[in-house]
Amino acid sequence: MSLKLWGRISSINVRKVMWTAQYLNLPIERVDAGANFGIVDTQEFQRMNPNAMIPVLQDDDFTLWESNVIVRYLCEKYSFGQLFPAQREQRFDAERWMDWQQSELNRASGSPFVQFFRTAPEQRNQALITESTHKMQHWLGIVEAHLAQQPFMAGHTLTMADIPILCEVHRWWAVRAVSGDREPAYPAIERWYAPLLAHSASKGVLDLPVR
Ligand SMILES: N[C@@H](CCC(=O)N[C@@H](CS)C(=O)NCC(=O)O)C(=O)O
Repeated sequence: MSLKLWGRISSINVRKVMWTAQYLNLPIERVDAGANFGIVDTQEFQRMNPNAMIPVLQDDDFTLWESNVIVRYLCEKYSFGQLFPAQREQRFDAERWMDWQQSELNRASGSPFVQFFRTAPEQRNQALITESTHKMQHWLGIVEAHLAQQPFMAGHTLTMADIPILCEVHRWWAVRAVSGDREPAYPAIERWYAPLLAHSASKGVLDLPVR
């Protein structure tokens, strides 16, 4: 097995994959790419991912892009029946939350993140921040209600469904810290989040500042 991941660790999508690999104790080599590291604009890289985006996984001679699919792949290959549910309904329950993270949560959280962390204060679009923050409050309200009913996103144990949402919450907490958005509180999310953040899989991944 030779796992190589292309992508800078500041990317939420790279963090998802690294958290998964570290949780599973998989030896993985990460190569900085994207943003100031470049590489994504080269023909060589675009032969692996024509979108010129990170992350890209190479597992021997198999190449894969799309972060949540990479997480699914690692979980199916190395954690079948645990992080990757063996039972069909639980598996698709997990798949559903992963797709939802990409299509709803990430779309709402991306703009405020870019506004606060990658945009000069005088250039920030307050209307966009306000609108996206309201959307995030709505989506996180759904996660909060869900986690008040059960310990993890797709049942009673940790599955692949938790990982993208964990990384999303990690980034959003950083946005909240700078935006001053204190309400509402999310006690069920906090109860779920704290041990995952403290897990050794977060080392060098979620213990790094959001930037
Ligand atoms: N849907 C893709 C999105 C990938 C994506 O947006 N990657 C960003 C970083 S988070 C990127 O490559 N940005 C360009 C760069 O870093 O140079 C995935 O989940 O993998």
